Amino acid sequence: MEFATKAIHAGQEPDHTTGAIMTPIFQTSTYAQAGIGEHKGYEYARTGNPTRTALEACIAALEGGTHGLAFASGMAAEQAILSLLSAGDHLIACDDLYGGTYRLFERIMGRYNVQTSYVTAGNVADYERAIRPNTKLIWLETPTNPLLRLVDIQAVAEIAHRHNLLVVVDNTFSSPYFQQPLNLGADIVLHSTTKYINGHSDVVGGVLVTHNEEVYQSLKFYQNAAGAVPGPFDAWLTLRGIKTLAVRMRQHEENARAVAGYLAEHPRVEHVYYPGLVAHPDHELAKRQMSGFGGMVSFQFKGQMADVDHVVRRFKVFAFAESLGGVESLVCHPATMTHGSIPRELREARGLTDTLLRLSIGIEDVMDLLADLAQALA
Ligand code: P1T
Repeated sequence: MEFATKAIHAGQEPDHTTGAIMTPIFQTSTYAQAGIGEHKGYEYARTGNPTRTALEACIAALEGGTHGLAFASGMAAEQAILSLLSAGDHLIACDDLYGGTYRLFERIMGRYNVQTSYVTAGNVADYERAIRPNTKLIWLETPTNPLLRLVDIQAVAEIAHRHNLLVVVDNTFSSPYFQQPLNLGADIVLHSTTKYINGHSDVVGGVLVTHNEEVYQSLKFYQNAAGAVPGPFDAWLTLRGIKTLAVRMRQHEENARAVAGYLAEHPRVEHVYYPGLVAHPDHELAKRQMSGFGGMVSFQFKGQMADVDHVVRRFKVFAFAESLGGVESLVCHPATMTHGSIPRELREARGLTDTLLRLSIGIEDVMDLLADLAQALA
């Protein structure tokens, strides 16, 4: 089955009792059992819910994995991965990544004596140099949030597996439509389904996919034991959003290419970050690793922080907001919003300055997006 077909059908048989085409919202916390140990596969809804099962099966199919696990947020999914580690373990992460992920590593995992080393996202050799005797996993975001650098998944996975390390790829920015990390050697794929997967900015959620049975059993155990699961209505909304993932991603990308090209020529723009631009340092890797360049575009504005504030207040179609991946266009100021939890010196050393703006390009008519950018930047 091809991607767009799987997005609509995988894990979603018509309901056995009524024939309902849409997977029902099983709004229940528990299930009647016939006798001791005799049930229909569901006992208690933290452990399992058929609406959630459909979502997990669908996303697993889209990522080319054997198992999916849904969580109450992207961060809850991240915490589940970190439960594979023990006190004293070490992980390696790319240095450009979602601010909340950095906060989880530093402010929560650090307290449990799990240390993280950060390496320049695109420098493959640096990942090997950072390996210690107690390293257990390598955590990648590609493209990265918010600077849109790429990591060569295959090359890092090859290094990791030589050292018996797991490779996690946060595939939130790309979506499985443009990139399937498991096929490139990753062991676990992570999504904030809040973003492209759901696509309509009305649910917070997360998901993990793997094809490693042992890893799956550990994650599944943690999902039930810790309990940060999505409710059935959120699972259902996300499943409904996924049905249009293929068409949405094509339009996000078409619009993003036009916006990136427009900004690259704009006199008030210092620099544009978009892997689809030939001038992007990872453009060739993007062509090899992804089947499209995605819908996220960041740029450095020529001016001061006060000018940036002025610009974000002027947008009429773009909304000034955190998050990304919805059908509507958003503009975000990473330094004070999504990446505010990274200390300033560290942020700026990584290139995340006060004049950086990040655009999540929606699927509105692109002429309206270009006109809005033109008037806001004027
Ligand atoms: O927000 P939540 O669903 O918990 O997902 C966290 C998360 C994980 N990974 C990446 C790459 C992310 O971008 C996020 C959340 N990011 C934003 C809210 C943002 O605006 O960047």
